[in-house]
Amino acid sequence: MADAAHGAAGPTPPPHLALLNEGFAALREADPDLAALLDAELDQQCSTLAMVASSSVADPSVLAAAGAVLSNVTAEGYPGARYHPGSRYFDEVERLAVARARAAFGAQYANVQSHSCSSANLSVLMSLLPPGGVLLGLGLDSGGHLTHGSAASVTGRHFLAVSYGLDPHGRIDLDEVRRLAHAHRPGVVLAGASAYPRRIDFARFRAVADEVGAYLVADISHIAGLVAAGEHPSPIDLAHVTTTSTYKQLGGPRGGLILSGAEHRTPGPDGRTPLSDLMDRAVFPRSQGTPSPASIAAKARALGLLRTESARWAARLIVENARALADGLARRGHRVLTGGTDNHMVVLDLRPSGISGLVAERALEGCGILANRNRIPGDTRSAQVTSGLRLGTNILAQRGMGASEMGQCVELIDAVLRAVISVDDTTHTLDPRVQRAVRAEVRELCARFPLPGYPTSNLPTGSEVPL
Ligand code: DSN
Repeated sequence: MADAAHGAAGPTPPPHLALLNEGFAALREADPDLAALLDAELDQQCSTLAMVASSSVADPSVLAAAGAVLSNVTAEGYPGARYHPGSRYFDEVERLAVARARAAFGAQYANVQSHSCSSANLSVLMSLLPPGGVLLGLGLDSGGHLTHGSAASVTGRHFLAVSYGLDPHGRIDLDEVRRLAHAHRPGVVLAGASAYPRRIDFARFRAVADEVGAYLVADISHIAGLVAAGEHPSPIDLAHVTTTSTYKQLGGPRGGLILSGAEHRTPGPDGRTPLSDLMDRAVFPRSQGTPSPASIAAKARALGLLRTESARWAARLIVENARALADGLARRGHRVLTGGTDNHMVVLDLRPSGISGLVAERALEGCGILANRNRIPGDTRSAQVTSGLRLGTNILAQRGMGASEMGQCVELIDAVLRAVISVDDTTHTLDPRVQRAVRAEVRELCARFPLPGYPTSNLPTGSEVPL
């Protein structure tokens, strides 16, 4: 049998590998424009310092699973209870993803079908709150997420959203959470953030939720990798339901998870249906049709990787690097919100420098450093422009960079932010010598610390290819 796999031209690759190889070859041949864009994207990822706090890099095996033939399977429902035939293998894949999600987070219940954490949040909120029900979440300008009740999101229109904010030190104001909870009697208290560099005290949130008889929902999208590795306290047994995206810090595909721990059999608002059953129904059939089987395979792979020693090591490094970055930037005179960080994120208030978040983002991007503009508390600029900059260390740690490289990153960021000249809030100039020097150093750093399992950029170090 072994010989059957060896033809005259050498060993035959396993069928899935052959299929994907063939697919890429056909793409190059039949659609060179698209293939060139994908190659350019790969090169950009390999040769830039991605410090977008809501991103991590997927292991090549995760990408392979996401491109698997499971994309061809249509199968509504859950394993063993589908509405379409032919889902025997997909059922096993989904069971594997559920088991790994539960193991990674110490959860009793997991649903792996949500197409994103935004859709997971919508499913959860619509199952726990009636239309017009009161939702208490962190305000967008204080670092909250759109789906936590922002007026720009359906969650701010469909529900009566009340926002809590930060105290004068920039920490979540739990006294205000309590006061608002008693004043508005929310059905759901949401604990979670998109731009908040400090620990979230889920136990205190739970105490407030209990005082007013609310469900506590924790959205750990940004910190899920730290939670899984024990680098941030876990809400799994404190919150009634926990949601997360799978790409922000889990190195997974685009997608979401719904998890529950000690409360998974607690009744929902009807007083009967256990939360786990309610959540399954909330996803399918209430808010989604067919799941994305290949994404679920990729989730299974990424969740499996979370339990490795290298994932735990990366999580520790993420936090150490963020601290080093915050300290270094503060020492160079930049205003770091809350004075530091407990997680992967550093948020800068750019107002003392007079440059907008948009100008800072664009100037850095021109040098190969990717970090996004962010509104900050008291911001008078629009969400498109902003006065803040959010940096994250997930991918730097995945590359294996440590304290010394964080010192280098601080120097590079500082050099750009000092040299950039704002024409107005949206346009800038930057001395080309600074841009060239920083870009070259970024390329050198990226070549020395390649993305794990990815090729190094094939462009020469110091190349002037515009971003
Ligand atoms: N929620 C957005 C962010 O935090 O950047 C992207 O998923």
